Amino acid sequence: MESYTHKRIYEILLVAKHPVFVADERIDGDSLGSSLALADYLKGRGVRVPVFVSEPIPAKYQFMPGIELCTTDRNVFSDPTIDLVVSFDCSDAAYVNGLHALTVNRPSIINIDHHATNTRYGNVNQVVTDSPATAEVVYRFFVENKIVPSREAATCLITGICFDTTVFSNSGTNERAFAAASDLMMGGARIQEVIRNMYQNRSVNVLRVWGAALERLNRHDTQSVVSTYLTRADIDGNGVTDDEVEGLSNFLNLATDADVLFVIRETADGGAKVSMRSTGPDVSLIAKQMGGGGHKKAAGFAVLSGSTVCTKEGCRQLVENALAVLK
Ligand SMILES: [Mn+2]
Repeated sequence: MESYTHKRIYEILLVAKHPVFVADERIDGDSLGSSLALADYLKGRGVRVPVFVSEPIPAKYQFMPGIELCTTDRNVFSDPTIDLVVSFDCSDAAYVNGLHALTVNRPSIINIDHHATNTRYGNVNQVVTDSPATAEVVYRFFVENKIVPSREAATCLITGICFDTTVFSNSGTNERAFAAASDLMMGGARIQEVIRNMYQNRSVNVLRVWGAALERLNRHDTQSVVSTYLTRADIDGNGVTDDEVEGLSNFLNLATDADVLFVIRETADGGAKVSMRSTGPDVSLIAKQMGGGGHKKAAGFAVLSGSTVCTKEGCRQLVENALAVLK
């Protein structure tokens, strides 16, 4: 089925004259890497595809080949000639359907993803839940259709795989990740450039914020669960952006032996973002229950403003409530 669907997607892409791509609402290395790699292929065929993103591209992704194709302009959807929408790494049907509603002729949606929580909202759905990254799904698209990705596309794809596997270290890392990565490197993917841009450029201020979170680490006595939180004062006081703080959960996941890890970050509107990592329990169940999404071993959800979860007690309570979902 996976192979058949790749061929079906290829047929649809070949006849589309004005497709528009949608990267996940939460911009990351995988949603960008997967969409830009396919955009690079279509560019080679003379079709320039805009990649819609929900917010300006963070600095650490500016090195990605083809990043200039990204646009935050929602008007790309009102172009009446748009004849195809392809979403990448978007598990949230409401986000994609909301953008699709802006189109004039309601073209087909191709949904390419690897999230367990994806609801298969597309007309064609290539949702491969045992894939380590949507970029790896797109890599398979290239292989199945006997397309050799350019060095630029290969670099985009390896960016997505490195991002979602935290450079082959987290539990999402499987043989598919290594097989794709080795093939992409032989095809000229610039993996050192990817690692340098995404991981080896953290400012001292960002590390100071991480330090505040490390000091507050709490081990919950009932299970092997570790949690911590960051307040606006931590983030704003050090003059860093939310995006720069990202990566803390992945770092902690690599550094502790807890079964489940919670990192709570207060958002500018007074709410909070909760990010979970697990080596055992399926945390996507918690995310789903709380209105979020993700994978079995890495998932997250948002907490509305007004609830105080970024305090020692608030954090403890939130974790207890979340764990109750698994019982
Ligand atoms: Mn992904």
